[in-house]
This record gives sequence, C-alpha cells and structure tokens, in this order.
Amino acid sequence: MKCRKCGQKASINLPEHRLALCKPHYLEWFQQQTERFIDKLHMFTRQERVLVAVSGGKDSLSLWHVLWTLGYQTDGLYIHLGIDENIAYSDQSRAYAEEFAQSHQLKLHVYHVPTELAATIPELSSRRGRNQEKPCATCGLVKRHVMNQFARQYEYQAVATAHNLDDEAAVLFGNTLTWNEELIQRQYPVLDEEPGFARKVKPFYRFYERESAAYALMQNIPYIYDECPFSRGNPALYHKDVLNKLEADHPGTKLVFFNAFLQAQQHHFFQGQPREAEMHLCPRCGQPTQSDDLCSFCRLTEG
Ligand code: Q46
Ligand code: ZN
Ligand code: ZN
Repeated sequence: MKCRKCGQKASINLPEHRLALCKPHYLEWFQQQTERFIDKLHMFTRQERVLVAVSGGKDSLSLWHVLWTLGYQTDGLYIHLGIDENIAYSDQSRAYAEEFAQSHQLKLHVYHVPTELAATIPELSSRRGRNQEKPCATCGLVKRHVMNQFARQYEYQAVATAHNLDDEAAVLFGNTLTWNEELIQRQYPVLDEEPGFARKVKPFYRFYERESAAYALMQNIPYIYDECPFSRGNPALYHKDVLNKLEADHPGTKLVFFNAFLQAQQHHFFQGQPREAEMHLCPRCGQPTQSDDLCSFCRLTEG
C-alpha cells in the first residue's frame, strides 16, 4: 500500500477515511486534523492557556505533544491517585508524565491524592461503602473536581482531556442503551465555561484510539503500557468491544455513530435544562453543586 501524498510505502492504513499514509505524512495529517477539530468547535486559541490532563498513557501524552508542536500554550496536570496494585501503577505513570514534561521543558502540576486527601482513591472509595472493588466512580469524581480546581486557581481558559472517538462512542452507546437523557444531553466535545466551571475540551474526539496510539509510537513518546488495574471489567470496555466488532465489519461505524449524534446535538435534538438552574456554591470549596449543602467531593473528603 502506498502513501496517498508521496507514493512511498505507507506506514498506516486508515480504512474509515479511505487513506493510507507514510510516517511523516501521517504525523502531519494527525496534527492538522487536531487543529481542525480545535478550530471547528472553537475549543481554544493560541492566546489562551490550556491545562492538559495527563495520565502518563499514550493518548494524553500524544495530546500534549500535538498541542505543544502546534504552538498552543499548555501546562500539564498529573493526578496521582495512589493506585499501586502490585505494579506501582501511579508511581510509574507519574514518572512517564514527568519525563515528558522535562524533555519538552513544559510545566507539570502534580496533585498527590494520598497527601492532599490523606487517603488513596481505593481507600476513599471503600469509605463510600459501595463499589468497593471498583473505585472508578470515586476516581472520576476526584479527577473532575481537581481539574476544575486547578483550572480556576491558575486561571487556565480550558481543560483538555484526551478522550478519543472510541471512548466517546462507548460512553454514548452505554447511555443510549439506558436512554440516560441527562448524560446524553451533557455529552459534547466542548463544555463551555459556566460560573464555577472551567471550559472542558476534547480535541481528540474524532480520532480512533489506534490513530492516537500510532501517533505516540511514531513520535517515540515513552508512555505507560499498563492500563489502570481497575479498568478490567469496566462496562465501557465491554461497550468498546461491541463497537469494535461492528467497526471490523463496517469500517467507519463509530465515526458515523458519533458524528450523527453531534449533529443532532447541534440541532438541539436533545433539549436540556440549563445547568446553572439548580446549582449552588459549595460552602467549603466554592465549586458549583446540585446539593444544598457540601458538594460530593467535600462530602467524600470531609474530616
Ligand atoms: S484511573 Fe480511575 Fe480509570 Fe483506574 S480507577 Fe477507574 S477511573 S480505571 S480512567
Ligand atoms: Zn508520504
Ligand atoms: Zn465542595
């Protein structure tokens, strides 16, 4: 197979785009596409400061790399979750995030959950009494809170996460199976700034996972190969598997599924109530919450 741009031997085939490219042209294509997605949905500009959530994995380090290459103003935020599980998962992944920041002379904030909150994510989760063996709900709550806290404290205009098309399509698929109206309404690659909430953006929302993995490999970005030990058995992984089967028989299925959803969102097909309507400010941390009292993060970490 030959590169469509230069006719040299192709390094990657992208059947869903009917495109094959050599390494240099793939890297160029990937960067140009990222910029297109950012501009198309008005995610941020080069004059704005962006906080990139980095986990030490291939997607988030690829995202930081692309934004850095494109000349955006970015700093990173690594949240150390205190997950060990006999593979020193958090320590290892932090080392990759730090190595990347150092080698590109970029600033990395590190939030160390065990120090800041006097407990690891699995410990906080078991304190909540449910989902004891699956700390993901607690983990998500803490990560969302801390990202927003840093964005507000250090005045970043946007928080960028590296969710890709596989992630977004799997979430949408899961929410569609139960027609979870509230979650469906809230799913979009840009969530605008609102009082107390920083803008949240997902510049990789149209890339397949294998595309961002290929970018990391071709750029020789060192990243942690292990997945978080708690990701096994995650319903989102099961939904990803189902979609992968559809995709194998019909390349482009995920892209069509998610793009058609975005168009429906743009046409306000799913009508929602504005979020501020029922929001109050948490008396402890000042972040918006639907509760009349402390927000879920403060309830979790109180005492
Ligand atoms: S890091 Fe946290 Fe994920 Fe690990 S504990 Fe679950 S949510 S699986 S993205
Ligand atoms: Zn080429
Ligand atoms: Zn709070």
